[in-house]
Amino acid sequence: MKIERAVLREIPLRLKEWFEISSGGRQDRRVVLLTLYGEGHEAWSECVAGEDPSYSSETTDCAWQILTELVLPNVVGRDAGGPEDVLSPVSWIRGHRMAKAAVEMAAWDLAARIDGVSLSRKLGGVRDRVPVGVSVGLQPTDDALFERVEEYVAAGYQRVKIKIKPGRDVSMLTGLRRRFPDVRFMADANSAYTLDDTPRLTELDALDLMMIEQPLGYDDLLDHARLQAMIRTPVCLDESIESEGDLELALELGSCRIVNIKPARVGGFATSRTLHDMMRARKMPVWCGGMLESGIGRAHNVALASLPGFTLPGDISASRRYWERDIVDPEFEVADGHIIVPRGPGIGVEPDRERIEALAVRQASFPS
Ligand code: OSB
Ligand code: MG
Repeated sequence: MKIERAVLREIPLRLKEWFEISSGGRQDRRVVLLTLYGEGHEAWSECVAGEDPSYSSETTDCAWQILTELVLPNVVGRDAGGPEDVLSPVSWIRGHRMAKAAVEMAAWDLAARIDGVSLSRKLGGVRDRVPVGVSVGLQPTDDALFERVEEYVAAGYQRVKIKIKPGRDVSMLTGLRRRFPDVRFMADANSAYTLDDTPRLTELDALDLMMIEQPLGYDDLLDHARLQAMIRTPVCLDESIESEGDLELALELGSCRIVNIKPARVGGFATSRTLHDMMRARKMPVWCGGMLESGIGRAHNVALASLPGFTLPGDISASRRYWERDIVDPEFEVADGHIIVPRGPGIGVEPDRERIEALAVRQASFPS
């Protein structure tokens, strides 16, 4: 498989509404899109690095630099056995998993297209539709949150994730549970707590949450293990798991019972599949997280979520939950609590090339 040419673009895309997590909020996304060309095919991916280094140390600008100065110049024009090998020329680069994942994931799309199969099929997917949930950002008031939840439950989402932080947790979630006794809820703290907050986190045990995601430090597997030993609610790790070694350690320590797999956070689909297999062998559930992607990143997430171990609803919501207008055709829709896995070759949805080119605020081509 040869990657003959690549184009990297950045487009601004405004979320329908402000999205806030414990570390801060945002409405304007800077979406980085990669197009790879090879063997008569065109493949796409999205680099999900955030605008600031609050969720991960990677950012839009740093990923742009790593991709344009180091990764793409070393990958374009080379022959690779398959998507698992495309990054070998840059295996010496430490970290920068989201930047590298953009190339790896586009290479999987390319490989699927070369084989004439869907990305889901290429990755080993078994589902033709995936169960979906929704992630609700911090709201100014409890009533605003209840309204949002009402709306998403009516839209059919199978579980609702609530962002929490100290001061916006126990009483808010208690009110929510009283109002929606039967909804499947979970909470995501994005590392807002420490082990000193254990008494407060223990109060959540009364609320029948599916899990609490990343309550403690992004690099603190040991404290997560201590916390999990003291609370009944399952701990799910997000930020803490970036590699196979991280998961091995987490499992050994007992730091979690569930893992949120975001393919870009772990450097791409190859590692995502390894983590999926490790969890599945232990009969532990995984689900696919989201990074407020456009339809292009969403298509990759949907394909991954079609693997057999992704038994819990993912943060993979309809295009209209995020955007006035998505950049793929058809847009992703939720029906009966599921998103249908596209069946066409590769990611199976068409990027709106004209609009993407018109929106691009910067662009880099390889070879130039
Ligand atoms: O922690 O899962 C997270 C968005 C940006 C950064 C981190 C997270 C999130 C979400 C949104 O929860 C999930 C989505 O894309 O809908
Ligand atoms: Mg999270």
